[in-house]
Amino acid sequence: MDKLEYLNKLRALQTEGKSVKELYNKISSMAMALGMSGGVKPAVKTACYFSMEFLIGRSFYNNLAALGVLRETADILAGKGIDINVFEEIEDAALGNGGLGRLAACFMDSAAGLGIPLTGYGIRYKYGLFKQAIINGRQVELPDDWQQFGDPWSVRGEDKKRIIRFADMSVTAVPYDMPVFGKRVNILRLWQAEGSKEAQKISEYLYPADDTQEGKILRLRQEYFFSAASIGELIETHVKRHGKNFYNFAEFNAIQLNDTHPVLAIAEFIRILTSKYKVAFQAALDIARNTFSYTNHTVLPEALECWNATLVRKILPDIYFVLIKISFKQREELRMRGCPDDLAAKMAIYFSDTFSMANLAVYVGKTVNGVAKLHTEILKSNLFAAAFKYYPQKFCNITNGITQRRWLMLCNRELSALIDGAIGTGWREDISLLSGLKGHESSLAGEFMQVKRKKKEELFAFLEKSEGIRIPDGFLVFSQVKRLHEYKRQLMTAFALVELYQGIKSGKIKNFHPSVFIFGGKSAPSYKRAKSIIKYINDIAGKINGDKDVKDILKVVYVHNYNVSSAEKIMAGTDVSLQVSTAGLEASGTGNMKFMMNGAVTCGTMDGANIEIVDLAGMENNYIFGARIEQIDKLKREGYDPSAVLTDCPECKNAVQTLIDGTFDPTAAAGYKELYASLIKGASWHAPDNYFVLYDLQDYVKTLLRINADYEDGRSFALKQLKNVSASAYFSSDRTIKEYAGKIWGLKV
Ligand code: 26Q
Repeated sequence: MDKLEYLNKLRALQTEGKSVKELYNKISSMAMALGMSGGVKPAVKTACYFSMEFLIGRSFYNNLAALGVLRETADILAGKGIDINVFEEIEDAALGNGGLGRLAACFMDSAAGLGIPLTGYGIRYKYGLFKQAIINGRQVELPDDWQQFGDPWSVRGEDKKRIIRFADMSVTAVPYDMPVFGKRVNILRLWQAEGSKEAQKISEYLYPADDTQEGKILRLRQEYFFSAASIGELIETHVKRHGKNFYNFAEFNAIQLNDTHPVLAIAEFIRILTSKYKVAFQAALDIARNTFSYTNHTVLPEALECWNATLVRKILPDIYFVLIKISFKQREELRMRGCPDDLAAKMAIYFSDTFSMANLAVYVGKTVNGVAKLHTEILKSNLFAAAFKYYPQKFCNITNGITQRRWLMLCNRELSALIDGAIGTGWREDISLLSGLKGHESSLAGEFMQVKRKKKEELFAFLEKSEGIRIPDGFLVFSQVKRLHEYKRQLMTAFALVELYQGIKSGKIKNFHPSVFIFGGKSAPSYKRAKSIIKYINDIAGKINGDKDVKDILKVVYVHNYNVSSAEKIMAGTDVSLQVSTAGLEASGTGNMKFMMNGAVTCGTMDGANIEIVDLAGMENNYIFGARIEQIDKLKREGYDPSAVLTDCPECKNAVQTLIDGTFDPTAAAGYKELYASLIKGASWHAPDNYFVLYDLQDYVKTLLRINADYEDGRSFALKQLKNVSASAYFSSDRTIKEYAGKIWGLKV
């Protein structure tokens, strides 16, 4: 089918009496036929992105845009009395938790957009990330049955099934291929587990609780399941094309491991080469070392995956022996190089009945990369310091990016049109041209202010519909949307809000420009503190929004079920992006980039990609505050007393006291006491206020007030915002994926 045929078919489509779901499936199938008409072009070398998560969001608008038929489809449907926005009721495919999963989706989009051969491999979870309801201020988790609308964008590969063997059962892995459209068609291949009831469970849920023994086994099975299915297929294809000579495997394949979750793929690869094809172990290891590369996405110790070796031996005995062998090999190699025991221990793959997936990935990986400059430096100086000493050439940085197709062109047509008008449409193909905006900001400021106003109106309409809260025109918009985690410090924003509220109410804060603070984000179901923080924010929102003295000046909204689709609206309609993690803990952040590209200034700490954002867009066009990483390190070394901060700062003290003085929780049922204790007393596993919330709080409040005052000069604020847009080209995942292709995968770009 070609474009003309698609459009004719759409014109002829009988739409009357059809439900949104029926239309969605029909039009999507037609678009699939259009997109797949040229098939998937073979490539000499293909990169494979192994990831436990692909946070795709809605495919409908994105795919129609990628196929170049979105506008015409909207027009034709409008002619039939159908608003294309009706398809917003089709829910997102949320096959990921957050940053790492969304990054994988952006990479797939960019590779296809640039014509780079990249195949994604993952799991087709029946239920994606839970849907979040907020009931009485608390998070409630509901199952996310994303396939209830049908799945017209996948093709089941009945003939490409594979059998995956565990010690106690066999599972059928059935691929579902989702094409990714662009300059070339790439495939995202998601494996579904079939067979017995137990077998099916493997692809039922994204990340089942892993704090129980049962949950752990299931997660281990998931990791092996998709890694083994993908590796099995790649090896089989190689043998078909090139015979049983594996020395050239890396000439045709590059495998990127998205964090440690698919690292068992290394062991599976060596297992098949050595046992099925009788390749010598050392040769198989060498081939693996040319094929696999590893990206680290977090420095938090609790996220560094380790597997209990006895468990691995029980469920995956062959893999266990391969892991032991690799570990021996590594020790021998290090001994030969005169590595002292303490350093060798830090790099150990196997120790006290445990396998470290990160150490395995670093040892075998051809490259190890962090996702922002600071993060990579931390990997080299801290997390993997020993390995950096022995394998310095492996380490490289590739700063994250986001796809401008979804995060600018699709979610902000108005800003895109403004850019077209100023520099032409070339930037849509070649994002580096966006820098051409530089120098034009001043003449565009007026028009930009109108665009921002329109996007804010749309956002406010969405908030009113989804949260029942009306925000008047002219409000300044601050947003903090991301997963709920202590290190991201939503609690610090909550305290700042209490201070602002109390200051406005008492008259101490004057001339405050009316502002709204938008929060959104899900907490892991078992993460009690994060859940208390959600409740606290909602309690604060209730109080502030209900206070007639401040309600025209300050508002707070907690967007329930924050996901890719609500993100698209929030990014476009925000003035100030809050990126306030404790310095050294946010590997990169990608929300910060989405906001920037839509013309929000960053109010943030010197952490993750914020550092590169202000480097490129100018300190003077953003708002940086808080302790730098060196200060944080010093405080950690020398000790820090959060109570002293409160003694010195009565406003901070008042804000923090609201956790325990009954302001919000007269029955003491909300878990606030524990939150309070974590700040003041600490806990068995950490020092008091280990994320330095109180340490940075006053600087944060001052910075928010400074932003508020600066906003009074609307034009100069708009200029700052626009300067962020013109400096944002670097944060396109087109740039990022070209770096992976060139520096790691050895693909021509
Ligand atoms: C580990 C062990 C057991 C179970 C689960 C996990 C686990 C699951 C998810 C560990 C980590 C994750 C996700 C990490 C993540 O999303 N990291 C984010 O990655 C983004 C893309 O690189 C960065 O921008 C963010 O800074 C980083 O937090």
